[in-house]
Amino acid sequence: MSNSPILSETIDHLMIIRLNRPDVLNSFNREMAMSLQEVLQNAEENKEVRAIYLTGMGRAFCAGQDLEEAISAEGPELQKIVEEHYNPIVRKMRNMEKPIVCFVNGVAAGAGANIALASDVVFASEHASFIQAFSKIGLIPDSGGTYTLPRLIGLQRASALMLLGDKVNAEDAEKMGMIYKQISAPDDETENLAFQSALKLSKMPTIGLGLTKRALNASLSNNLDDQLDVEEKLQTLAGTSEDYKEGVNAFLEKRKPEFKGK
Ligand code: T3D
Repeated sequence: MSNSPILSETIDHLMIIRLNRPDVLNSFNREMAMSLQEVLQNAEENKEVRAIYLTGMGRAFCAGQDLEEAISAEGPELQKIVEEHYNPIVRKMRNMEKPIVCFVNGVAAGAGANIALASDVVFASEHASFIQAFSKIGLIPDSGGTYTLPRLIGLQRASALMLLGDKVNAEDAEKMGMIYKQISAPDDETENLAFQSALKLSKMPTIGLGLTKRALNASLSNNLDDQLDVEEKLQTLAGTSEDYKEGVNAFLEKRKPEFKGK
């Protein structure tokens, strides 16, 4: 197994990305953050890649910032960590017009939790948990957490979790709408619902999915009137895709569609 902090491989049209520093619960050092940025950039640019599956190696998803690095005299300054490590990752994840499915395989703490929640569809293993760990060490939530979490679960719950730093198990995370689904984790990961969903998305009409993501992003700051305009514009665009024609023709001809992501 490679020592690289980020492992990536592409199967058909699905890019699989694994955080790989299991001895420190996949916490982020600079090398891992930069490497994740590079892999996400490749995923965005490579036309063959039509969906992304993100998970962690070992028993954790990600324990956030590597705190050894954060306090070491040679390590990057705090401002640099946020500006150069986490912000570009979250911007790329939200702006990339390809679906990102995250399988939270274990604990997700600090930046690790908020990077998971920046994904489009979040599944979590029954052994997973989410901790807004920042308050426990005197920091504020970053990696988009103060934007994403209140929108997912409401201001009251987000405030409580961010101030108290309480651990939320996967079952409760699903109940409160923080994640899509808690799932069981079979030994063969490719058999889990998260992986199968990512695989399914990688074969669906990529342009339509990307434009859906764009519309959802816009909805977070638009009023209804502006959002109706966004839908009109993006629907017109989606209607020019080859996959739209294929979808309609396949329906009318009563056959399975073959989408090409074009
Ligand atoms: O400068 C900045 O910090 C700015 C950036 C901020 C972004 C952030 O993410 S801030 C939040 C940072 N993360 C945390 O505060 C979480 C720290 N970790 C934990 O609270 C616990 O490890 C967990 C609750 C996540 C899991 O607990 P547990 O009991 O399952 O595991 P453990 O025994 O604590 O950890 C296992 C090993 O991983 C252990 O090493 P050892 O003793 O086996 O050699 C532990 O030190 C290491 N580890 C876990 N988290 C981190 C870590 N090492 C470095 N950094 C970590 N974040």
